Amino acid sequence: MDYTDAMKLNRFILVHLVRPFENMETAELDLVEMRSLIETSGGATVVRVIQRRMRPDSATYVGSGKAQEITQFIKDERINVIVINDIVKPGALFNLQKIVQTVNPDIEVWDRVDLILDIFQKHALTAEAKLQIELANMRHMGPRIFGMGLVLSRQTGGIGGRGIGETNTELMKRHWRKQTAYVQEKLEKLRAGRMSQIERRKENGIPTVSIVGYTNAGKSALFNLLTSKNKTTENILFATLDTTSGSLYMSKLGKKILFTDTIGFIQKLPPELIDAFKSTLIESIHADLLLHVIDASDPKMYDKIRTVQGILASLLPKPKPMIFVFSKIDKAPDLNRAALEKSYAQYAPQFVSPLSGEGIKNLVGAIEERLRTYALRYTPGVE
Ligand SMILES: Nc1nc2c(ncn2[C@@H]2O[C@H](COP(=O)(O)OP(=O)(O)O)[C@@H](O)[C@H]2O)c(=O)[nH]1
Ligand SMILES: [Mg+2]
Repeated sequence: MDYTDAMKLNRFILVHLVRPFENMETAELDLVEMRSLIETSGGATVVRVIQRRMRPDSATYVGSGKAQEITQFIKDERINVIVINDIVKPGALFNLQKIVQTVNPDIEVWDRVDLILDIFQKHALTAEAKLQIELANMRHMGPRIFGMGLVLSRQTGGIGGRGIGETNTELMKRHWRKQTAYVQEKLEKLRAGRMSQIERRKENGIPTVSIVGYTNAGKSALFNLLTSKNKTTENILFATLDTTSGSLYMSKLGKKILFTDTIGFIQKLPPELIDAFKSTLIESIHADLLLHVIDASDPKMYDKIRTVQGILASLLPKPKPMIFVFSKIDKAPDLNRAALEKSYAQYAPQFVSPLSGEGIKNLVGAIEERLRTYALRYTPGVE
């Protein structure tokens, strides 16, 4: 299983703190989502560290004992990123990094926001999305930069006294404010031209289908199956590094259809990342048809459906042809299909398991049907 080395994947330690009021089951679900996010960023979770604590350690988040344990893992497992499943104070990240750097000078220490930003960065295609992410990144990194300024000013304190340090931090802040304002201004200008690129894509006549839904819903599994990417299971880690578009020839339509795998919705998305998320998503949802993939085995299924539908509605100027794909049905034997078919009739519910292959044929049929009815009208040469 050493193929990961050759691929230069980031090897992650995932750190999660379980508070007294949190139960282990919720923590497990959280970690499944984090694992999926790490995969989406092109990395692999090599080690999981779960610790029970009242609250994070103020100096290093994990505490000095755990920091030593983590340092050993980094050495043994050749880890290059630590990600903490929380929003962590810059100082704690900095201190933890200093400890673990002794075994790997290039180690990166991330919190949940860093991981999500990394994913957004890798998925942003348009100039607008890239700027939006740059802005989110600057806002996120700002406090860290000022923190660094303070650390530096303390170190040089002997020479110029307090005054110089404060001036440096002030200068940094002013520069940062100017930069963020500049990016924001560029964004405003770009917004006006947002639609043109999407329209251009439509003109080239290849019908597109975008796969949307929560992280861990099974989007990539479905995408891989439909586009025959990733035929062997050992290749699973390649999938996310690859381009996220693939095609399938649809015989009933007599043409190739382009499928796009999207980032996916994330629970507890920090508010400062919402705009960046939307701008990344908006590129892909201008497809001709959306497949909304839903994990049928998820106890929070209905909540998640509502959230996704709400955000899609806020991004789309008008409703878009959509199919609800209830996935992982192999794990949901008690699913009330008749009820779902009834309540979501307008979304032609499908029930599939990319794992067992069940329902895939029907899904392809439904996609062809929907595309024929709605999406292909504008395509030259198709009546
Ligand atoms: N039991 C079962 N697990 C599945 C199925 N499809 C995906 N999974 C698992 O669910 C997890 C998330 O799948 P993935 O496709 O990466 O989700 P994404 O985040 O929506 O792209 C992975 O561990 C998959 O192996 C399925 O049909 N049945
Ligand atoms: Mg995925």
